[in-house]
Amino acid sequence: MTRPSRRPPEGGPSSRPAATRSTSRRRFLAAAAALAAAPLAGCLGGGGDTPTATPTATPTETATGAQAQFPDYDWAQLTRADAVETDTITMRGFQFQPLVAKVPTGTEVTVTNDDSAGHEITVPGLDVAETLDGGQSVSLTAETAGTFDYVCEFHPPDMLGRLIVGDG
Ligand SMILES: [Cu+2]
Repeated sequence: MTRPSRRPPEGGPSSRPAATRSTSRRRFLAAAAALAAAPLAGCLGGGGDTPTATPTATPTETATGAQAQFPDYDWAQLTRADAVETDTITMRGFQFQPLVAKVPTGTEVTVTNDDSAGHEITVPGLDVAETLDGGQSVSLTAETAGTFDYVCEFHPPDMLGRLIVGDG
């Protein structure tokens, strides 16, 4: 929550969403945060040094940012999937089910690994990166509306998903 953000892509005066975790392993978090912050580096120099080109709105918290961060995934799957209103996401058969989940703002979403194999979930827009052994769960809560794409970093290109919060 320390990374400064300019403003949400549209609507909503609130700041970026928060996530809570019921497990504590965060081995991918540092890398994910660093990558996500990279596009901001030039315009947040702190002293107005380097005026960089075209200070357009920052897309770092959008689904597009996640897709840019993980280009090896088959993101086109998302365009073929219907959103399912549920606060329960399951890792099963090396896929996230449903592929696209939709919840009201502030909903606690539980992600459970139903496989015996280990999985992982990295949600750049929520600063979440958790490893889940078989049977483990993690809870995420997005306090502001948005569309949050995520991956299991262990299993590209297919193990990805999208969480739509509020109006997305
Ligand atoms: Cu996986």
